[in-house]
Amino acid sequence: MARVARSSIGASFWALPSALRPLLRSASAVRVARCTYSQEVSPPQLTIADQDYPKDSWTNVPASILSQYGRSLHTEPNHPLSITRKLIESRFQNFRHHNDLPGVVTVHQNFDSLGFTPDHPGRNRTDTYYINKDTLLRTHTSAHEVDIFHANTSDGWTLSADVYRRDAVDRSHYPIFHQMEGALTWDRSQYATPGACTEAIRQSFNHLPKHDLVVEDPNPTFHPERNPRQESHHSAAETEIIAAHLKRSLEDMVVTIFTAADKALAASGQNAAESKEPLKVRWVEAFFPHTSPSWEMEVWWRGTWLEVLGCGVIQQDLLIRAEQPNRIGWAFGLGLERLAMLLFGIPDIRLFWSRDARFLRQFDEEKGLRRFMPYSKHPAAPRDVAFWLPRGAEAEGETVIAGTEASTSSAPNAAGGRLAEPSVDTSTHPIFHENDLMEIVRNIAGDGVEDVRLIDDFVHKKKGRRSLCYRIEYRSLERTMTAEEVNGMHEKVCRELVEKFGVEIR
Ligand code: FA5
Ligand code: MG
Repeated sequence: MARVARSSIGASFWALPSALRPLLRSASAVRVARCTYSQEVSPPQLTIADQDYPKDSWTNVPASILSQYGRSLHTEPNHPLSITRKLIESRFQNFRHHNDLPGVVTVHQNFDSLGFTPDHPGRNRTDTYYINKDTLLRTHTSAHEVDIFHANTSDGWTLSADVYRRDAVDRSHYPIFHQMEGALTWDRSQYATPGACTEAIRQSFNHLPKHDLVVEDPNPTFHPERNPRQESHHSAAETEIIAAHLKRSLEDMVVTIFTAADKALAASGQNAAESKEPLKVRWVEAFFPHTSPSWEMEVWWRGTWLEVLGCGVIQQDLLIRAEQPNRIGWAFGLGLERLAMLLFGIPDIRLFWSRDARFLRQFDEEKGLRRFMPYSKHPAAPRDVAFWLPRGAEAEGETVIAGTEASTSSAPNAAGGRLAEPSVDTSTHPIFHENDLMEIVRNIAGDGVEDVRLIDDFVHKKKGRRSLCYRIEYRSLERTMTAEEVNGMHEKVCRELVEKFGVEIR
């Protein structure tokens, strides 16, 4: 039987809400026999920020990504990501804010230090940009947690940075985005008894700003199967108060952001009826290797639940690895683009990368928040590409990953299934993985592509072959593209599909 991953369970690992990621472990979706990955040939090393890294069979970072490396949008004065970052930082007083950690990290930092198992699907080359087998572009800011805890320069800290994931192409997904990590720990050894430490956390909780936000939080703080507390490390009372402190702190941050967004909306006279709906937040049980119990926060915004962050009680083993065995506390990781898009009403994630003055001059730290005013809408140029997958590929047990769903909001909690550990061979590659198509399109069309999606998928019984059809929406945010230009790019995409995957264009 062919192993075909077609549902969202077969999606790009990082595009899945983290609550669903444990399910992927049972799908074995990424195991294949043949490696079809094309390696870049020369030169034998990659140069990133003046540092040379030897290439090997794991290398998969394309030039299009490297050309954006180091833009540091989150620290660029008057950039909406930087304004958003500062607004959030302002709610974490007495925290130390780290903003300039380079994006090249080791596999150890990104995965092992956090307790990702050796065969965890997040490590797969279809989902992660590898510089070589030991080095990669961080997929999340959690990659620095152990180092920052180890340095131990403050009880509370945030870290904002660019992160990199091979992912779908649409208006809310870009292969580079920005996260803010945050953590707060208490040192038990500073207190006479463990109970005194718990009491200190309670005191701190009582001093957190109160809010009148509607919060849905139907689940118990921890649950033995679905969302366990770390029984050998934390008492129930410790887990309860750390969780309460974490949730209240993050709710306060969201209230701040959305109150500012509402004010900006009212000031621009755009206070539409739907924005008058009261702000609502809900907590969804989740799973991360580095926290337990864990949650995702979702915000109700214009008729839909939008996932903005993941968080939880820090795994004590992680703090022990960081040589801070006496510290206990919480951590979170949020998407800066997600919040900035809401804050400013920015409709397309590509805009953050724009160097167009019509975009950049709309944001000014001194003048307070203003809604983004779209300056133009250039016509979309849709082109379809339909192709037969290589003959007999699936019959031979090759994996095809198509029709995945890029997700902006989390599905209802599915973290309950803590299934068997994943069995994913990360050194091989599916015969066709949608993320590769996404990357071909991005490399050829750059920011001139808005959306790529599967529109048809069928098996021709007699021929015994599977056909896929993708619709590629070409559209520049900055200018109208000519038909010849779009056709030229589309032809190149078709050619590369044939060369890289041996597909037959229909
Ligand atoms: C993580 O990356 C965890 N490291 C977060 C964490 C940190 C959990 C510390 C516990 C403790 P996740 O993959 O869900 O989790 O990403 C976190 C947030 O980044 C998401 O909630 C979302 O706001 C944002 N995000 C994720 N993928 C994208 C994307 N493709 N584009 C824009 N934002 C994204
Ligand atoms: Mg998530």
